[in-house]
Amino acid sequence: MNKKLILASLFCLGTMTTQAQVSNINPVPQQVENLAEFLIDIPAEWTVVTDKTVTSSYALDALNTAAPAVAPKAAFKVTLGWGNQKAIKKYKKLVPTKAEGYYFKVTDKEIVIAAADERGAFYGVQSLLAMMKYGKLQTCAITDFPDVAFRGVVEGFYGTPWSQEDRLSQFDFYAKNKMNVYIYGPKDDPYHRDKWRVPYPAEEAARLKVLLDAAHKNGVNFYWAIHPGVDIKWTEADRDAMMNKLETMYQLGVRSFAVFFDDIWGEGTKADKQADLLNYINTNFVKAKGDVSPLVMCPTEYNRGWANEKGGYLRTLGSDMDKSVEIMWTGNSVVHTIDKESMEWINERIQRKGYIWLNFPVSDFVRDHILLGPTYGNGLDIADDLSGFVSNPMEHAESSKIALYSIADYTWNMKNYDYMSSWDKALKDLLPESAEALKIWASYNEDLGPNGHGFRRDESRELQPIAKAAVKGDKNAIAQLYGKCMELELAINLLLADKTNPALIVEQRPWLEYGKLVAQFGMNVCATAMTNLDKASGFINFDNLYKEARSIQAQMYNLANSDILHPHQPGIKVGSLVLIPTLNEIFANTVNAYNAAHNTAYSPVCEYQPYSITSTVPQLAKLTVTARGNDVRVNDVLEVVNWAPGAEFVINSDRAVSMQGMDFNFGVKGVAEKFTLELQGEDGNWRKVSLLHYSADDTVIHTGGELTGMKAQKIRLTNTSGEEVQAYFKGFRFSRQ
Ligand code: LOG
Repeated sequence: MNKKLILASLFCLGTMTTQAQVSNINPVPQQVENLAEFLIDIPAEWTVVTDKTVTSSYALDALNTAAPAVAPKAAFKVTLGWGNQKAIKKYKKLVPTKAEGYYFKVTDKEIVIAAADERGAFYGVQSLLAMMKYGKLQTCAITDFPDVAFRGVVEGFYGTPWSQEDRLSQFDFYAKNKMNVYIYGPKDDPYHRDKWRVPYPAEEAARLKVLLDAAHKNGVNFYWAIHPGVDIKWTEADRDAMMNKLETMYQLGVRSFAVFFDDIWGEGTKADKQADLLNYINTNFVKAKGDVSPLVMCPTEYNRGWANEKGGYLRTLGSDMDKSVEIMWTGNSVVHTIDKESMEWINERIQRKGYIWLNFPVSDFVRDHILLGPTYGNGLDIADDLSGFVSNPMEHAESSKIALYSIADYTWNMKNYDYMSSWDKALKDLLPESAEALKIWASYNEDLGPNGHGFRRDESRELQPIAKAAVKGDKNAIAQLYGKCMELELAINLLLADKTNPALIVEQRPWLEYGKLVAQFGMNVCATAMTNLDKASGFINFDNLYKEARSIQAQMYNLANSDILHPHQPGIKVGSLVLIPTLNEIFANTVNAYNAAHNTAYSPVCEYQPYSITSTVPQLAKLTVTARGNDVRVNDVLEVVNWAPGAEFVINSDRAVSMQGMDFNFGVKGVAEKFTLELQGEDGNWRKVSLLHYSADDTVIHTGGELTGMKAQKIRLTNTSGEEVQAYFKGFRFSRQ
């Protein structure tokens, strides 16, 4: 090879890795041909060729925003068209026949985007934009189409709904990543759920209108969801109330609707009534209007764990509800990945293909964690078994994009989905200038920790072998672990200084601040473990390092228990699966060794947790307790809790505490009399405490005055009504004296 060629290929390698163009397209296209190794410049001007009939189109608008100067006589030609348009007649045979499919060709003379429909043309333009992101073009021919017809997001979590800015930024992101569905269903929007009969006040309606327009421009179907099940009566009056509300939303411009019946009990859960209502809406609203998308419904038994086969709920929906109504499904349990077998199970019952509601990366049941890890575990062979696939994200909109980027990739081109490379691309897309730092940081924020749904994720893959050796005392591994902690601190400091995506950093700031302390704690622990303690002298001695470790732990505790997070579930967790347990174990080993050698009594205990829970109700048994000063709180359960007759819930304390007050909220009026509360003192005897509501409308259960001053090492609540009780479980707390 002559010198010139070597230089050229080196240069080419460099460009390919830093500015690779086709590989920048998300989702990974179905088929790429004639891919050139060399990149070419974007022409200074081009001319756009379309049919005259195409006067206003969001696909054309998107192309024009990307254009260099549009000059009618420019030599470089961009052809855009879809369906039977003349402009693309030549390419007709190359266009995939699937909805939203497109053919996309780049040469040094022209670009062609020929699509099955307008949405496909829009997606072709998005591929062009992604290619051009780093200022170059790469010649190629792409044939592309989605595996799953409906792909996107259901804003369906509990907690602070996304802001207007969040949603606008999301729609932009969905366009770029070819997602076509956004379902509006935040649990804490009153006009979606509690006040489902009441129209939005003018100001809120106007804000929704802005969202609708933005969704349209981005090729996103905006589904507005209504959640009537909490108090619906199967009467004509309520049916009319439903139709009126839908009509007001239609007037606002909504053309896609969903009806949710999740997390309710009682009258609203009846399958035949739900099916009747949906059929009524389908006939008298969807079909009557003619321009409304097929309905989407979320059933009450929305996962296999809750499916009551004897009750026949799912089979009733399957047989009675019009087949054009989509039925949502979260999988084998509330939070679960989806596989072939579970799709076959549900599809057979509902007599149609399930519409997946994936509860990932939603974090409303583990609000002390932020979930930044890769999206993995869903079957790569289920594209034909489902009708749609939407993800329920975190209330942290920008951070959710890490997972959503991969959801887009997965649902578009399932067989070629590679979760690790998709994750890498997502991180780079979100924070191009600090992608490496973001990846290091994200690798400590993957697992959810113990939670009521039992859904866990792997974490810190690279750290695991080092951690294993380090806890065994391998000095080399401890030195490497020290390096990892330094790297973590460095990554966090770079992220805190990054100004390119402020929303991302603002959302993650509590975790970033906490992570910095974790890194410092780690460096302290490793340094202490590596030091030859007998020779320690001067200021950097064991005693001072021990005090520093305790000081950092106290700072971590204070930050985690400050007001920066949700009051119902305070706390901040970072590195909870691998890093923290490893550091705690090394700390304890070092302290124990020092105590043994020096006859001292430093405490090796790292995380002190005085409370634990036992319960015969499975959903309650996995709950965690947080103590903040004298206030102790059990975290909430979001869905319905079934208390069998005699079912118990017990909070155990490792020592007797003097009680000050206690209350809890089961979301139901008059339920206090169904339960018995008892406290066990140091003498082992159980003492009963009265329970009451302050008024007939009060759902909070209060304790009688006799509680104050009582000593308890166990607190037991029992369903003594003799019948099953269904209720929520919110705000269970007590205070100590
Ligand atoms: C809710 C959802 C919540 C999610 C995770 C569905 C269908 N409903 O347990 O609003 O965000 O789980 O906590 C749910 O998943 N209930």
